[in-house]
Amino acid sequence: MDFSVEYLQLDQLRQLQSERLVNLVVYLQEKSDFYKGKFTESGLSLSDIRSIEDISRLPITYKQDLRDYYPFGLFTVPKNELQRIHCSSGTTGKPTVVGYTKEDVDLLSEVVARSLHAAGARPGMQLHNAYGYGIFTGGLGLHYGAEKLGMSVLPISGGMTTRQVDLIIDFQPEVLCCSPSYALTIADEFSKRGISADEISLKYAVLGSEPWTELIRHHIEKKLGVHATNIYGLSEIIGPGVSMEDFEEKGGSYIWEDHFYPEILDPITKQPVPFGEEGVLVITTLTKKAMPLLRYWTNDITSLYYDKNAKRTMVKMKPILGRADDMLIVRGVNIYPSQIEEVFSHIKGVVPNYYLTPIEKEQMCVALHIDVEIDDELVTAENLTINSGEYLNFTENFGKSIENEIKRRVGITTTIKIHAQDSLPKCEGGKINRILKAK
Ligand code: DLL
Repeated sequence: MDFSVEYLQLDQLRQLQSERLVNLVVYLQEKSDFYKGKFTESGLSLSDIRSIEDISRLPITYKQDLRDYYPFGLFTVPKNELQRIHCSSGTTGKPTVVGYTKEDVDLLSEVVARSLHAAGARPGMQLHNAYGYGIFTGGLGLHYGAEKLGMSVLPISGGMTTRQVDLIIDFQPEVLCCSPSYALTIADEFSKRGISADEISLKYAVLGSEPWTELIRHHIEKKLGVHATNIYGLSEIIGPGVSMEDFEEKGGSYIWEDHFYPEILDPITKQPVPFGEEGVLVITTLTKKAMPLLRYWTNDITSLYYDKNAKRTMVKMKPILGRADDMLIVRGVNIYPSQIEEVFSHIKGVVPNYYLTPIEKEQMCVALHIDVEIDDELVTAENLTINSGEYLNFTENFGKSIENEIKRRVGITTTIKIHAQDSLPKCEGGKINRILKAK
């Protein structure tokens, strides 16, 4: 595979993006009733778009537009030119549907292959693909990308953790991919069997589809003996492989901006924020054929930056803080679950298995109840045994110290309940939902 585009000089990259944007607008004017209508509505003429700098003149596209034109209204090719159909993984309302031509499937394979390569995977390695296969883009997306890179794939999909671990032991794959919360479940199963990191064949874990923090990375890397890197994407744009962390750099992910042009907009004013500031990630698909999208409002909160130690020229994004939908407002303070997880990383002994339950009074969230596990070793270290009065005393004090730390760092009131390790439900495959409804 040729990776040279990832190293283009910035002016060459802008040139490429500009050409692609101009072509895209012409294509949409011709093929998309939806966008043709939007252009007319806003008085935009094709000659207004001459370079990538003009992107902010284009209309924003929202998930609601996809719902309004369900199922195929935003497609720009006839049905007989499609090669694949996927849907978003949303659990409420109608799914959002995305179509792929053969070229689009090739694009998905290319960006995932590039992502796997950045994650450390190389041709000839074996991928244990525990992403769900089906209408979710994770399983097939990683599968096609791995094959494109020249890897072999075990298409195991999610679930049945004991079998996953049996097959990792027997087949000795170098690369694992799944959601970070499921990687934790797999790692726990290895620990339960007394198998240490240096006895596991895995070297790289390519994890995404949900927000995660350094706390989870630390646990997975320690228990599985891998480089764990972050893969981001969404069905509407392509699936996995919109952005990817490099295994030697970490900390943020390159956006494959030769295909997916990013902007960060203010969630309220919908205007671009100054470079480097946080806001909603909005993406334009520069090269897609069956369902190109202009300035798609991902609803994911992040910021862009250039890393001075970066190997590639492309812009990086910080880990997603959360979806704007998942934001909780606790007595007026906006908070994402990942911020709580981040606080845990400062407290020794917390295991990243936790659930948040908003406590409401008069339809207002006034506090968060948090169930969280602590490391068995901490209990042993303190010479405490579960169920003894001493343990209860210890957990109460430990809980109080977490409550204080959260108050100090994010400014909200919480009530913490400490649980023994492995006692809360684990991720059984796929995305985890850490926010529970109050009973
Ligand atoms: O989750 C595509 C994917 C598959 C990405 C496998 C990575 C790996 P959807 O089901 O459409 O697509 O969900 C997209 O998931 O808007 C984010 O809110 C969230 N998400 C995806 N990757 C990450 C990540 C796939 N690395 C939605 N970090 C997105 C945080 C993520 N959130």
